[in-house]
Amino acid sequence: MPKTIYIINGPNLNLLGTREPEKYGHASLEDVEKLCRETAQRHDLEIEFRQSNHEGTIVDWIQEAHAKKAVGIVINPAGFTTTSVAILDAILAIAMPVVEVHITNIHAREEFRHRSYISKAAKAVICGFGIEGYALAIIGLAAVVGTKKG
Ligand code: CA2
Repeated sequence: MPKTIYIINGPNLNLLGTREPEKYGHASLEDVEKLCRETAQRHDLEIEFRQSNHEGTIVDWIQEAHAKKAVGIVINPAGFTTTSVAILDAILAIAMPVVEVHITNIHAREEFRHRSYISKAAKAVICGFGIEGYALAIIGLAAVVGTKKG
């Protein structure tokens, strides 16, 4: 049975590559999905790649990942990072490694971006590597669940 990880993207990340390229780069969310699929395949993992602008939908997907026996989650909570107790509680309710990813270095940006609710439940946090952070998160999860190659 192949092991599956969920890759969950929060609000406005559907706009990736179309605005503010100086901050977020030129890659689109489709490019991120391709990178994630290639990285996961190399490490014998399947992925469910999702994006939503709605907090409740993200909570539903975290519960779905648990119900479907996924082995981990990579999440870029975007604008919900600093506000969402609901996403924090959803992660706390499941026993699964969650890696929080941010494209930018949130600690080098405005003060209000520094405090993440999600970090309180995350196994690891990666920020500032651009979209490569997603690949690093998948490799990290592969190491944790024992499928990492090389
Ligand atoms: O650096 C990240 O990945 C962020 O999670 C991105 C969020 C921001 O609120 C966080 O502080 C850091 C913003 C996502 C919005 O994405 C856009 C991408 C391109 C153009 C417009 C929005």
